Amino acid sequence: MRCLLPKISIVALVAAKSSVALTLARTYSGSNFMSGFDFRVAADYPGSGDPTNGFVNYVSQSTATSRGLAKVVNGQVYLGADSNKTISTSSQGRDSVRLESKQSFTNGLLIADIAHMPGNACGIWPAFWTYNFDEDPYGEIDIIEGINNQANDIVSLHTCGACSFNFSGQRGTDPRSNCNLGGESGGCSDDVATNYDGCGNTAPSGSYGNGFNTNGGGVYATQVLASSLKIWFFPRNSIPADITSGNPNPAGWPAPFLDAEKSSKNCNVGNFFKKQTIIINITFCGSNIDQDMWNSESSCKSKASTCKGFVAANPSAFAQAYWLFNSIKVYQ
Ligand SMILES: *[C@@H]1O[C@H](CO)[C@@H](O)[C@H](O)[C@H]1NC(C)=O
Ligand SMILES: *[C@@H]1O[C@H](CO)[C@@H](O)[C@H](O)[C@H]1NC(C)=O
Ligand SMILES: CC(=O)N[C@H]1CO[C@H](CO)[C@@H](O)[C@@H]1O
Repeated sequence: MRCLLPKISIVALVAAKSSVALTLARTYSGSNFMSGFDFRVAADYPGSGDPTNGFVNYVSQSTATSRGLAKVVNGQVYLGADSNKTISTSSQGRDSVRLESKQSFTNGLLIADIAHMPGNACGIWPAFWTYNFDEDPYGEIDIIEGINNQANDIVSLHTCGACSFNFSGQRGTDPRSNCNLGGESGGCSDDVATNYDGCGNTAPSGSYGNGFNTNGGGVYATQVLASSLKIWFFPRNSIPADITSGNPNPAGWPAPFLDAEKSSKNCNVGNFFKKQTIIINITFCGSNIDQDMWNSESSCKSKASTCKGFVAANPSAFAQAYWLFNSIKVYQ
């Protein structure tokens, strides 16, 4: 018995040290990336084939693989939409992929090293986001999202229940404070929800689409803790060395562009943003690019009278409609 004691104290010492540092819980990269995700297909969404009514045909992993829409190239994970086929506006839509991680995370640091994201194009709507499928309660973090020729990433948090932050004075350019899908007081079901914009902010330049790709991409880091939620964006040339070396320490990084710790008014962050599944999708048109939105963007409207018409007839506009991931890591 006694001779075990020194061993125990060494273990305790190591444990005390590693409670300061973060531990790598999961890595999605290279040839093991795909096995960490489920590919969702159009048939999973009875009705329109897409939860957001997009003009999209989500294909299975085997179809995506055989068509070259999901592959590993030189260690990088390519996930893309078709850019070769002219299709009918009465078809399901343009072939694309939607991946959902098999495991979710509660409290952790999600680091996505992305070499390329879908480039700007009329009709495109890509997203990299996380979501609690149990909705107990509803909690969604849209880390990367944009449409059409949007210049910068728009980050949004969605909850069902009072949750608001004051993001004014932080680094983003267009702060929104109320996360509650039900607006100030209403319910959150699809027929009564009013606040689809949610809360969030617009990220710095170089954070989305062509601008992001021109820089060789970069890293998005999202930290969710019991009482705080922070999102950083680092362009390729300013990624902290501790991220690159696999020992991330957010305490030493520059201020995040979204900081929901300093600004929380009435939000139990840990409860709203738990059990987050990682989702990667590329859709077209749909709820966010409806006819009014299409009409309001003259650079798109001048090309075709409807979003669907443009997406159906112009495959080559989507040559840049792909993600290229170096890795996605979860530290806890
Ligand atoms: C689709 O077109 C791209 C170029 O835009 C080409 O690299 C690729 O091989 C084509 N894929 C198929 C399946 O034809
Ligand atoms: C939000 O934060 C900004 C910057 O710190 C401050 O000027 C403003 O008064 C705050 N607004 C509210 C409603 O608290
Ligand atoms: C079609 C689809 O899956 N759309 C989702 C893509 O991501 C956004 C979040 O940014 C969701 O709101 C959509 O439901």
